[in-house]
Amino acid sequence: MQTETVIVQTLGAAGTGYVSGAAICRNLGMSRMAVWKHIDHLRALGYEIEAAPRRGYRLLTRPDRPLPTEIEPLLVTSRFGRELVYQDRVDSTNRLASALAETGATEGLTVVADAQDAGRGRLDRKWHSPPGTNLYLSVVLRPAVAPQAVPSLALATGLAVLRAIGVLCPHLHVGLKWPNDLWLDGRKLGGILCEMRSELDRVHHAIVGIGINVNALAAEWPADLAATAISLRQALGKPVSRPLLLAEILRRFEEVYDSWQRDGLKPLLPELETFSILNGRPVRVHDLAGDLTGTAVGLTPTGALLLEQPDGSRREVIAGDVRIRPA
Ligand code: BT5
Repeated sequence: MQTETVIVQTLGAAGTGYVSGAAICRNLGMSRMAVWKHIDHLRALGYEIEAAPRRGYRLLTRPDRPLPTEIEPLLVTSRFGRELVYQDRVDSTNRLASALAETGATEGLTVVADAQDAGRGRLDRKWHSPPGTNLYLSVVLRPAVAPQAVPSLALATGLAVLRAIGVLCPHLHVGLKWPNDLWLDGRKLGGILCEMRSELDRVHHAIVGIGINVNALAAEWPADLAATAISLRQALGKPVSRPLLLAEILRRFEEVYDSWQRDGLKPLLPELETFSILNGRPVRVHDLAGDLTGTAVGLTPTGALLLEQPDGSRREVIAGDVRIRPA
C-alpha cells in the first residue's frame, strides 16, 4: 500500500483517538519531517487531521472523493486498479487512459476523476460529469482477442457493473439497455464507452470507460437531462459510497473480463439476457444504415442485438442506438 494510504488506515483504526507521531514514524520507518509532509498533503486532499502537541495526530473527517487512499484498502483484485491514477479534474478519463496506454501502461491501470470537463459518450456525444457526486473511470486493457471481438466487451462490462451495484444496492432493479446503457426506472443511470487501438489482427489496447450517476440529486441535472437521467441516490433516497462502489466494480470487472477473454460472451449471455430491458419489446434501432424496427428478441454470442422484423425474419444489429416503441 502507498505510504499515505497506510497513514490514513492507521489514523482511521484509532477512531477518535490520537496516534503519536513517533508511532507513525516507527511504523513507516520515516523521519518526523517526512510524516509531516504526508500529513500536509493528506490535508490538501481533504482529510481533516488534527495535530495536538504531545498527543499526536487524529483523523477528524475523510473527504468524500474516490481517492486512492480510500480505494486501495478496499481492493481485492490482482490487476485492476492496482495502479490507480486519480485526478480531481480531467478532460476525459478515457483520453488520459488512452494516452497512458500509448506510453506503455500495463493492463488494469485505472484512471479515476472526480469531475470531467470533456467527458465523452459514443459518436462524440458528451457525458455530463459534475464534481463531488458521480463515478468516472477508465481501465486500460490489452486483451488477447481479435479486434472484432472487442465491441462485446462493452456488454461484459455492463454486466460487471450490474453485479457490483447488486452487491451494494440489492433492492434496485438496474437493467442493461443494449449496447452500453445502464438503465433504472426508465432512465439512464450510466454508460460505457469502449474504445480501442488495433491493427487488422491485433489489439494494441482497449480503454473501457464507465460513467455512473451515483449521488447526483434530481435538482442538479441540466435541463436536457432532467427527464432522462437518474442516479442511485435518487432511486434509493440515500447516498452511496463512491470508493466502495468503485472497488466493487473493479472486483467484478476483473472477474468478468477474465471470463470474457477466455471464453467470450457466450457463458455470460444467460445472465445478460436476464438484465436486458429490451427483450420482447418493440424497438426502433438507429444505425449508420438508417432506421430499423422490430422486436428485440435477444443477444448473440458476438454481442449483436437480435431483431425480429415485421416480416418475421431475424436480423443481427451490430451497433446503433435503440428506442423502445410504444406497444
Ligand atoms: C455513453 O455514451 O453512454 C457512454 C458514456 C461513458 C462515460 C464515461 S465517464 C468515464 C469515461 N470517460 C469518458 O470520457 N467517457 C467515459 P452514449 O450512449 O453516446 O450516451 C451519451 C448520451 O447520454 C448523451 O448524448 C446524453 O443524452 C446522455 N447523457 C450525458 N451525460 C449523462 C449522464 N451523466 N447521465 C445520463 N445520461 C447522460
